[in-house]
Amino acid sequence: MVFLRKYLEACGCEPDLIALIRLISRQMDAIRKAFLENQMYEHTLNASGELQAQMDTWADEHLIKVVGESGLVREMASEEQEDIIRFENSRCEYCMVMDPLDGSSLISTNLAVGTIVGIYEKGGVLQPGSKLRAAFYTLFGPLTVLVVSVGKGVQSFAWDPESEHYLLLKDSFSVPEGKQFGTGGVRNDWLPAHTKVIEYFDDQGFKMRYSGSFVADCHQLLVYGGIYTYPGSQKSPNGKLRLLFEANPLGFIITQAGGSITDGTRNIMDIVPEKPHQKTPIYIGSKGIIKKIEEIYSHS
Ligand code: AFP
Repeated sequence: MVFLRKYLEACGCEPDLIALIRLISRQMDAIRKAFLENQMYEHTLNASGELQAQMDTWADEHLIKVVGESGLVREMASEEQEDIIRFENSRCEYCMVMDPLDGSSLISTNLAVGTIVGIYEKGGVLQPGSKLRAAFYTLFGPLTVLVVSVGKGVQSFAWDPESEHYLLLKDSFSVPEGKQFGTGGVRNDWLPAHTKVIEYFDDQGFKMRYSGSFVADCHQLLVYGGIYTYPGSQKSPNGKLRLLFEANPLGFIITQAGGSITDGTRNIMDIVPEKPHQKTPIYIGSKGIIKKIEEIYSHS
């Protein structure tokens, strides 16, 4: 059996980076426990549809506290925080971006949600995704799965509650071309280029798969190939998803698995962020499909 720590050591990761990845990925039991407690005891919140907001805040505050106390992170940005957080007393220079609970509106329906994290070696959080030192996500599905890349391909681990370790599931991913797609947004609001992209998928006999949780949909494409997109629209030209907290960490992972990510015209991993909550249209998936999408955009 291969444990997470041993695997990261074998990849040549610095001890502090290993400590940070292990620290965050080990908070998932606490988050799962909070799901249960909120479902059981906060029926009023549940009924009014506020459970997800409550859980977003809980996970955010919990992870910020744990990271702050660790002394491993100098600067941090969270999807749930307006401003960048600085930990002046940190002994490390790592800078971290996170979406503490992606897809949280699915908690009430018990579909898969997860936590997304990106780590820069130093130099602040406003850096292109290509500069990430590591990225990972945990996904709460039938198993709690950790998918990680430290720049040496992509690996997945499953949490074993008995031994309390993450055990290696798969040590190498390569995104298959695949023939399925999921698109966010509302058809009436799509831009003409996106409509053409979807028509192309329909013509090619692609199958529709969309859960409403970016992290779960990306995990699906890591395994089965195809594409996830949340496009820009007439009302929101930059779409819905955040460059720092969603696009970059998942873009890093999918790129490491041989896939690609674009906003339609350029590789998202090269975008220099101007502000923490910057949004971007997203097409993420297997290389051939992304190439085709950029081609469709260039003729639109
Ligand atoms: P929540 O975390 O607020 O549920 O948002 C999830 C998300 O950012 C992303 O994970 C989904 O792919 C996307 O929004 C779903 O958006 P739609 O509900 O508009 O399809």
